[in-house]
Amino acid sequence: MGFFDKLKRINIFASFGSELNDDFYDELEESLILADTGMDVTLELVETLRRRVKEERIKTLEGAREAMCRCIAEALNAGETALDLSTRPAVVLFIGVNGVGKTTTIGKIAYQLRRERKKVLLCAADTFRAAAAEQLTIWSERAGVDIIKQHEGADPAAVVFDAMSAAKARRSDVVLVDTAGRLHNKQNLMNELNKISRVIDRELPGSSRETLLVLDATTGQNGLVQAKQFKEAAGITGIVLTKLDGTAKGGIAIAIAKELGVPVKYAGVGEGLDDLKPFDAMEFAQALI
Ligand SMILES: Nc1nc2c(ncn2[C@@H]2O[C@H](COP(=O)(O)OP(=O)(O)OP(=O)(O)O)[C@@H](O)[C@H]2O)c(=O)[nH]1
Ligand SMILES: [Mg+2]
Repeated sequence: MGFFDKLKRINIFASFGSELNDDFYDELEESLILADTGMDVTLELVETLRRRVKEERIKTLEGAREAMCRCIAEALNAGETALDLSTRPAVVLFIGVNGVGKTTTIGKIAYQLRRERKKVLLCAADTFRAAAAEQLTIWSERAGVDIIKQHEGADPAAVVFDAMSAAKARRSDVVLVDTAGRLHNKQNLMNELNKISRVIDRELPGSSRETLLVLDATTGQNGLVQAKQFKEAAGITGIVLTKLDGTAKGGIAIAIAKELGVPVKYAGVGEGLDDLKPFDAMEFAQALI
């Protein structure tokens, strides 16, 4: 079973007649838009496909499907998908609105990194929501990694400070920082992210740093709006797209990569430890259509 088997497919390549005519392209366009690929990106993709079909003298539906996979994979290619963990420690900050899957994703990534024999430290900088630190503690136990936390209501930047000190003292390889869910238009919360960033800059100057925006794929085009605002306010180095299991809105991955120029680095397809994978554009394209 493939990793993206739970993703809902765009079925047109299986269901359409055999001819690559205007009806085919119209229907393809419609399917891509329904999958939340967005109007502009869809039109561009279908245009590219038409050109390729002509240039490469493609005659069959299967040939067109294969060409479409390449078009999608190219559109998804918005930069390096692997995390930059080149310094010790390296820091990865997880941000995003409420309930998108930040804490769960941290648990899954911690587990994977530990299996790669990396020394991982979790930082519970979501001090806002009741029981957020407890939830992260449960994930730290599942993944078998350490955690730094403080009491509820503590200053998130202070927890980050503690975690940076601990990471230096314990010679951790990677620190994964959980943050409170926030709305992109709430200025004080966005300022708090900047404060956290400044603490990391000060305590670990020169360290590799990733800021991953976690997005719930089921929110479709709305996720794109969030991403644009987070990108402006906080600067992001990658996207984690969660809840791709069972959603019919997988096209959002293409829209994000294309319109934001930020690579999707991980995909989540469930609630378990193993339900997260580094994002592979071609594999995703194959699963989507
Ligand atoms: N189906 C599915 N559920 C997921 C996935 N990732 C996370 N979830 C679920 O989404 C819910 C919210 O996940 P959290 O990790 O708590 O989200 P969060 O962003 O940390 O939420 P806040 O801390 O409240 O902002 C939980 O019920 C998770 O089990 C996924 O890839 N697929
Ligand atoms: Mg959380």
